Amino acid sequence: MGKPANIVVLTGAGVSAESGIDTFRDGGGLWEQHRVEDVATPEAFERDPNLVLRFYDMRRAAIQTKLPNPAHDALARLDREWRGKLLIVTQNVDDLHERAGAARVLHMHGEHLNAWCTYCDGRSRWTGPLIDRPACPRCGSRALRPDVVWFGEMPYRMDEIHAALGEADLFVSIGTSGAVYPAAGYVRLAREMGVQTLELNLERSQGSAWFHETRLGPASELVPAWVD
Ligand code: BV8
Repeated sequence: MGKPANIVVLTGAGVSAESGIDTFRDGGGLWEQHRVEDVATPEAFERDPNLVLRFYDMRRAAIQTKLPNPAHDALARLDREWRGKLLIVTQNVDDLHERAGAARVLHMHGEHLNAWCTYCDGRSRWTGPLIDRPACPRCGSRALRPDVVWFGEMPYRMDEIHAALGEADLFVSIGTSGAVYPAAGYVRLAREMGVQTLELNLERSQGSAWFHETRLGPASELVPAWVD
């Protein structure tokens, strides 16, 4: 396809759905009868750290058994072809974009496979459980938490995202319900900056009205069709 110069792609849980990773909506946003919004918060961690650590240990283990799907593969191809002109901003905390071969991925909500030490503020690659309060690889203290942005916490690298949107010719949103801010507001920002906007999603989202074009269907079909 004849592509514009600079592309920003925003992905959400829908891009990993066909890899077998539950979206927030399909499970009804529930985990062990808890609303995700109630578990993915600093208050929940303060109130019941074991509940929150169990939630993330279970999901961290689960993603390590999943594989990228054709949507991740197509985006990795685009990343290789368009090195430096494509930025993949993902709301997802899995590593399927990277495992498909994408090199330039910005995890605005953090990553399951990182742990953040609340004592030394250091981040380390972490694939095991946190429930047993393991020692921080950097400082030895037992103060590791998931390196994931909870509700009410500031997403990562928003300046970089805004700058990339300002230089983009095309903004493509893939597999997101447009329910969570500030990510859900990026299509509006893009439009205000005169950027062409395209949505690829299984169903219409809360942001669909803002896109120049919306294509409905599974990401594993829509994304390769758009990329190739
Ligand atoms: C912030 C990491 C301040 C955790 C996530 C009251 C109190 C505090 C905050 C707020 C508040 N009210 C509003 C807010 C703001 C809040 C927010 O937006 N809340 C919502 C609920 C209203 N946002 C925040 O708190 C953010 N921080 O505001 O900080 C600030 C910020 C900026 C400037 C100044 C101050 C932090 C939000 C990040 C929270 N962490 N994830 C974890 O993963 O455990 S959010 C989490 O949920 C995901 O990362 C994702 O972002 C979101 C779910 O969204 P989606 O990815 O879209 O997934 P969803 O299931 O919803 O939709 C899937 C879509 O895929 C569907 O449309 C479906 O149709 C489609 N689909 C399904 N299958 C397929 C498919 N599409 C294609 N193919 C398929 N096969």
